[in-house]
Order: sequence, then C-alpha cells, then structure tokens
Amino acid sequence: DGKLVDTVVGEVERACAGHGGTVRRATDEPGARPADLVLALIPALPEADRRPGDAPDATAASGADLAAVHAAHVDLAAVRAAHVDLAGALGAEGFALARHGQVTVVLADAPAGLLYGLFEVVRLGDTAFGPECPVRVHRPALSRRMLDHWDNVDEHPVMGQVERGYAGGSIFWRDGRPRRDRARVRAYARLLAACGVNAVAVNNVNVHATEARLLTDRLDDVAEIADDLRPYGIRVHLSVTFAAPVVLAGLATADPLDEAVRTWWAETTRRVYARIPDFGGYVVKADSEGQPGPFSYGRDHADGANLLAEALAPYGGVVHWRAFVYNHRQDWRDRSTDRARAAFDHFAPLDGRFRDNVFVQVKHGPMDFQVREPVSPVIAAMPGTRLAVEFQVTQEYTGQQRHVCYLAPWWSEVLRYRPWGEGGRSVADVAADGGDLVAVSNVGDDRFWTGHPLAQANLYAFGRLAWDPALAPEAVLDEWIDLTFDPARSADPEMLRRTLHEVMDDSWRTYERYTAPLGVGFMVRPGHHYGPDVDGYEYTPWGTYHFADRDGVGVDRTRATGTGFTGQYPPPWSQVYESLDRCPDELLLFFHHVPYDHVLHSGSTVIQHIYDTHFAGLAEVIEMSRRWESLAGLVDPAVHARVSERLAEQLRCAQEWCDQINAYFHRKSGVPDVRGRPLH
Ligand code: GCW
Repeated sequence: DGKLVDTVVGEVERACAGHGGTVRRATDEPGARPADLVLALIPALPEADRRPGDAPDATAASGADLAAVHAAHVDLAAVRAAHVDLAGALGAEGFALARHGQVTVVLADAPAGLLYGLFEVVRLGDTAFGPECPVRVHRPALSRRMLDHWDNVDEHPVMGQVERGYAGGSIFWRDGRPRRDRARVRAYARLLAACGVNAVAVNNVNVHATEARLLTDRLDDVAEIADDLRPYGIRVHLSVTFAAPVVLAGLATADPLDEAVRTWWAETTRRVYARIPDFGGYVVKADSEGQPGPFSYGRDHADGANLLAEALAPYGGVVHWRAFVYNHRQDWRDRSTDRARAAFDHFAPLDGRFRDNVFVQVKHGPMDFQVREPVSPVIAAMPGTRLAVEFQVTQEYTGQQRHVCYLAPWWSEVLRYRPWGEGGRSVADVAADGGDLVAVSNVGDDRFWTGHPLAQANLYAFGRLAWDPALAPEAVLDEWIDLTFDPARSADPEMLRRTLHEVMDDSWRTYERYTAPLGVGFMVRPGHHYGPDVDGYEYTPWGTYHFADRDGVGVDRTRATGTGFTGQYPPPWSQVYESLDRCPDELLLFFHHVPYDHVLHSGSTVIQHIYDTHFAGLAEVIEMSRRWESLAGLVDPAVHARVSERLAEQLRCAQEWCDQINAYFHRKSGVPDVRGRPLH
C-alpha cells in the first residue's frame, strides 16, 4: 500500500516537473493521520501574477482554501462532509473528486483510490482545475478488471511467443526467461492503471512444459513481474496446468479427489503466497483443446475448480476456471453436435457446486470471439456461481491489429444486453454482482504497444468499461483521443478529433460488413485466422460451419428443427431467437438456415444484403484511408506512417473479403446483384 502512495507522489512529481509546482507529503506534516488520503492539487500562481519575492511554489489558492486543504490532511471526514454527500465508504479503489475554492481534492479510503483519482484528474486535464470540474464519487462497478496474457515463456513452434498476439514479442518473457526490461514492465503497469486494469495473468492459458514450472521452481520469475506491477495496484495471476501434480511432482495422478493431489496443491500454493503475498490466483483452461482436466479421472469441472479453490482460499486467492470447453474433434458430418451448446451443457448443471472463490470464466459469445455472436446463454444460467465474462481485446477474429476495429461498441452492446428481457438485469449487472470482467490482452513489445496504434483504444476502452459499463463508447473514444493525441495542442483540434471519430467510431460495423455475414461467423483461414476462406473450416473437426449450399446458408439452432440451442436462453430470447420473424437480422444465420431469397427486416433479401454490405464495407475502408491521409501533419509522423501502412493492408484484405464472399455466394446461389456490380 505504501508503494501505491509512492506511485501517486511520483506521478504528481513528474507532472509538476517544469511547471513550478511542488509536492508535499501531508503524512510527513505534524498532526497528519496516515489513514487519511487526500491529494490536493493547487494551481501554481501564474507567472504574471507573481510578485517579486514570491516563492516558486506560490499558489493561486487563498489562505482559506489552503486552510481547508490542511484540514483535509488532518480530518478526512470533515472534508467529505464539506464537499460531497458521501453515502458509505469509498472502498478499496473508489475516490471522490471535489473542489474547494481553487483547490482540486481527491479523497480516498485506500491508496489505490488515490491512484485512480489522479488518473481521473489527468483525464479531465485543465477541467479538473476549473469551476466546471465535475464533483463526484467514483467507484468501479467491477472489483476485478483483469487481462489475460496469452504469452508463452518459450517461443511456441506454431503459436509463436504470444498466442494470437499481433504486437510483437511478449513484454514479460523472451527466449525462455523473463525479459527483465523492468522499465518497460513498469511503464506497462502505469498504462494499465491509467486504463483501470488491476489484475494480470502473465502466461498463456495453454500451459506448455516451461510455463508449467512458473508455479514451482520458476516462481521467482513471476515474483519479479509482481514486484513491477504492484506499485500500480495490479495483482499477478498465473495460468496453471491441471496436470501439474503429475508433470511437476511426478505424482501418479492429478485426480482432484485424491488426497495426495490435494496436499500437493495446498503445499504448492502455500509456497506461492510465501513468495508473493498478494498473489491473485490461478487461471485454468481444463479439458479444452487438448489441455488436461478432471475428465481424465471421471470428475467434473466443479471437482477440478474446487480443488484449486480450496488451496487458494486461506490466502484470499481465486480460481478463474474457463468455460470454453467443447469437442474440438467433432465429425463435420454429425449435425447433432453444436459447439455453441457446449459451454452451457457442461457448466449450467454444475451451478451451485463451485466454491465461493471460483469464477467460471465464460467467453461473451457461445462460439469464439467472432465479429458478431449472440450473448452466451451461460451468463443467465448460473445464478449460484460467480461469473467472469471474457472479452478478446487482441483482435484474433477482428483484423489482427492490421485492421482498424474499435471494439467498444460491440462490448457495450454485450454489457447492456438483458438476458431476461426488458426490465431484467444486464450482462454488466450479472458480472458486477460478485463477478469479474476479463479480456485477452492485445499488448506486446511493439513500440506502439499494440502494433496498430489505434488498437490502443481497445485496451483503454476495456479498462474503462470494466470500471463503468454504462460509459458510451464514443465518450470513451473521446477520452482516449484526448489522452493520446492531445488535440488541444494540435494545429486543428476540431478536425483531428472529428476525423479520428469518423475513422474509428463505426469501424467494428465496417469490419462486420466486409467479413462473415449476418452472424454466421468464421469463414477465416484455418490456423492463423486472418483473411477470408469461406469453406476453410467447413469440413474440419472444429465445429464451426455455415452449411451454405445452392439454396441457402446458416445454422439451424432452433428447437423445432435444429440443434435446440435456442432453448438454452430464458424467455423472451428463447422465443425471439427461435422465431424466423423475430430473430434480429444481424444474428439470422447464427440461428437459422434460410434460403437466399429470405427477406430480412431491412427489406433486403439475404443474398442482396450480402452483396450490398460487402461493397459498402469495402467503400468504407477506402473512405477511412482517405480520412486518415488527411491527418498528415496533425499527428506524430511515426504514428501516421504506421497507421497508413496498416490501412493499406486493411484495404487489400477488405477487397479480398469482398470479392471472395460475393463470388462464393454468387456461384452457390446463381442470383445476380440487382445493382449489376462485378461479382467475379
Ligand atoms: O479461439 C481460440 C484461439 C486459441 C485460444 C482459445 C482459447 C489460447 O484460437 O488460440 O487458445 O481460443 O480461448 O483458449
């Protein structure tokens, strides 16, 4: 905790450098109570108003203001009463922002609150020091806002260093060892704290041989990272293999009900906490895509998760147990198996059996981070379980950080979705009620952190939405633009801001338009998942099919004639999705197999919709590039060049998507484009 206060002081010192301000630690002053956390930001006296003999740290605040601030140092309760109507405590991370005369005050109950309050002041910029400073209390909606790094310690022969990473190598690991680039890790911690992230899993959920050892003889490597993240309020979590007792300790079994296995986990976890007292917990991908799990021993996921939860409980640690479990060796001829059903089928029956420190971590959609999917029905199916809702900030299926794709509008739709219909709770409510929000990280050792400089906005937006899911995506983007491009100091602030919004606001929908249509998903190149390949997955064991033939396309997931997946939703959605008439257009092919001449709510036929959206999406990318080019001279030339280079690739790839999807469906259906455009 002391480290967090040091961080805040350091940050303020850094901000004051060159501005004539000074930093005083009130806790060093007589009469101060160390438990009172107040950050008072007092504007320096403008140069012009200074009189000869004024000290360089003379302030514009009146004596009364300063007295109030002094009171703040010694009596937080009084300041609270004077400034804000505070019901209850601010909590471990909350803060209140207040003004007293010329003085801006951040009040907190705990050091992390002071840190987040400082970043709020940074976000507000000059506004924080003016009369319109919004005085209010801030508390995070979600208490854990977590990033999963899919980083490997050793370079993986197929997946490389960062699985699904598009921003260079790992920030944490290189050539089988920690990178020990501590300045970089600290800068990363600062970046994450500024976004609001407070937990990080430092290795891939696919745990290979070297990574397994991070739990035991390589624990020092994890401790080192924890030391660098701690000053910014970030706790470290570790992905572990369920087979650890076998592969690390030579036990004959990893059976969760075996006494020796339980003892091994208890003892191993005790050592972890002896080394890293604020360790967050374990992340586990079990019985999924080849990872070991409790199924080998005839046990279920609750048995498996509870084993680890029991070991972590004495120290306040938690298990994130992933619900991404399905048969990845499916026979494509078998129409009765539906991958979308799998998470619910495995986990819903286990509701109520998980220990209190288990979070069942569920991908927000039932398939796999496609550009469009319905919300996972698991989110409504486990009222007796803590849930962690998982997003993918890394753009595996959304352009791999070569395409501009601002994902906040998508996540915001998911968070606002009400599984029980109007008036019921939202996904954000479910997650906030004792759960978490987690995202797969998009950061690497790239000089712009995320490969595509504009992909930073996704990292920022994830943290901000996890703090406050009600924030509007455009408002979050506006904050990010301010913090990143500082338009106020550019030659044309209006144009810079407007153009960035034009390029980014709707970029997710643009991406959707030129890729897989109407919620059907995939159609990507198998393996690396970049670029179009309509039938790439059609005859594979992965369970991701579109079933296009000469008459129609889509997956029948109805109860009446299909896989029955619609029955996993509570009403009204179980009825809405079941009904061809009521199913939303954008999810039509996720739930129904329809003929090409099926008429959408939009009035267009499915086939014409495919042609129109693909031409439109491509045209939008052309427009996006033109707009970005107009910013030359207004943004840092290196950033401008990098984005231009990526846009050229986006344009090439969007053209390829447009041509392949249109040609494919034209050839299958034989239906011409009513507008007579070339279909190849
Ligand atoms: O979508 C798939 C990815 C895998 C990933 C898996 C998961 C880490 O293609 O790379 O494995 O999801 O979420 O576990």
